[in-house]
Amino acid sequence: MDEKVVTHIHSESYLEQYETKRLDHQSLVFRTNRPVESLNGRWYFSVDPYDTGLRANWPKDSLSPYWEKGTPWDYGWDEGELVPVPSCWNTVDPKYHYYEGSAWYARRVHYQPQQPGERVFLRVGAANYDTKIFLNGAYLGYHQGGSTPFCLELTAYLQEDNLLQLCVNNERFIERLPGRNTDWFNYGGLYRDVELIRLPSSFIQQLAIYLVPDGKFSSIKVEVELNQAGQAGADEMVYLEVPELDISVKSLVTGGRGEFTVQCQPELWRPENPKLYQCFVTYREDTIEDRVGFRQIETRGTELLLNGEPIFLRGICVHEDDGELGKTTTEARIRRMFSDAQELGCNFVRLAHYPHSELAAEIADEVGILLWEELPVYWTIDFTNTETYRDAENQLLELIKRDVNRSSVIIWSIGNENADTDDRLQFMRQLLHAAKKQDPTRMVAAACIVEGDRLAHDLDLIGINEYYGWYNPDFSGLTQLLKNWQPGKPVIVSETGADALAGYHGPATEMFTEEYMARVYQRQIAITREVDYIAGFSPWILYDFRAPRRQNRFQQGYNRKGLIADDKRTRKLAFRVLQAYYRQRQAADRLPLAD
Ligand code: GCB
Repeated sequence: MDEKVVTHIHSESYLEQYETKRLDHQSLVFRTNRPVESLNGRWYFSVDPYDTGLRANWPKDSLSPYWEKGTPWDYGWDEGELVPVPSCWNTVDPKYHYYEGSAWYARRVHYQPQQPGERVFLRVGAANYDTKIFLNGAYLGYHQGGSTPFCLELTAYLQEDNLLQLCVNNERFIERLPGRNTDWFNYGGLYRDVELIRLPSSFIQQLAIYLVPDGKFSSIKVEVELNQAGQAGADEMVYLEVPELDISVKSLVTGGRGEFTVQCQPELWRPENPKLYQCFVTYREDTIEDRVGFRQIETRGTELLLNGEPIFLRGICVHEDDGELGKTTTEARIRRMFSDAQELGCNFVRLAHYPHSELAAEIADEVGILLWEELPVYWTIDFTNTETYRDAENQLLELIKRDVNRSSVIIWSIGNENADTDDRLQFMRQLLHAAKKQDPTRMVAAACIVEGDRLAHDLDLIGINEYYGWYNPDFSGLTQLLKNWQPGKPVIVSETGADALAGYHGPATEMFTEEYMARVYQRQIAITREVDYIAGFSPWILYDFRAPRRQNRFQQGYNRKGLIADDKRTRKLAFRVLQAYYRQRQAADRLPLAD
């Protein structure tokens, strides 16, 4: 047999060659509002459950046409079927519904330089879970993490006609984030936008613009990181313009990184008045335009303060899950989700359990919804594994860099319902410090399952997931728990709820009826509203969502705790219960405080 064939079928260390050239938060290029060339559209697609493509180097083999191949071939880049990108393979065709493994995406990319010295970056909005990138047969890099964006510079490798191939793998492994076991569907594929970004030779790599959180509301800060091509470290001028605030200033940046502060009196961003300012930051030929809101979020004792005023978070949790598109989403769907949340009376949404599309925070900025954004450190993951930690910290930094200018985002959540072990505590503390170091302006939280979780001491704000009335039928436990707890900081009920099949009615004592669910909401509200350290309520969940571990007669592959069914239209009885509570709270919050 041909030597090449024998080698690859016998080797189990084939992945090693692809573990170099890792793409991480440092290779991320600031993207908001930059002109891009979309690579969305139809791509050739082939599943590869045995990883033959990585073992036998299919991309290299793809370079010669089939009539020139001297030996039999197992793959042709344009011999698979055409699928849309972005999409999840699970929803593209029923035959891929439960597929977990590797799959290849391929397409031609035509390239014509437009400016002398231009640099070109490939950006993938997200691909679940790991992606290996090949251009013209050559392996160029890989990324881990299923919900954050990544960039790869292609400048040195682009020709006029190119073959781009991406191998995406969504297998569940204990060392990944999340690990093997979750309560949502493991969608796979290139499920967010794929695009090319053309930039001048020197450009702005990262940018943060925010209100200085000193309680004075009278200055904004700009932080920039420059990519300086050949002149790394040179002194450079960076310009900021905010026309509506009459700001037009410049500042000298040395060593590629810099920050400067400008005095001003912006109108503050808040849900009732989501004021955004058009900001322009320029460095040489590169100008970034971003719409930024200015607000301050902090805690004082057990209170949560927005712009110095106490605020109660009237919230709801959401997954990124759609019957037709899976984890892929659209602007219209996100707008509809926020409008359903606002109809419910919400000023806050918990984007569970992983980073959602970046469009969500952009739209939340505009419509005035506060956000909790979360890392998929969910249930059991390998807290002892340093590679898992590295992956978690990288996802955190990618998320922060992506959404740093979104005033709607007030909380970085570093995890959900992890058992309180020593290894986990150490892992989470490290993650928390990384979040604080990267972004000292926001709060760090986690959704805990017990009030005695040791991590609670380190968090700015404690999320508590409690299912009294559902997994834990006896409500007296909730009353006890809340009475005996002195958290000393704000607590959010980050989850509570009950399943009900929309349209299934019966006595309020019968599980899975709408009446049972409504009753759980009534009792939850009655108990938690009396507790002064509870600064927010965000039940589980706005819409029913796919969950393969739920297979009883009512569930049929869905978690039915949605206040709205999976058709995203049918409201269950509990929707009105929560809506009535939020309306009362909103009215009460508008009343002036007595002297
Ligand atoms: C939880 C989890 C969430 C589940 C939910 C449930 O505590 O955080 O991911 O979907 O409970 O429905 O059991």
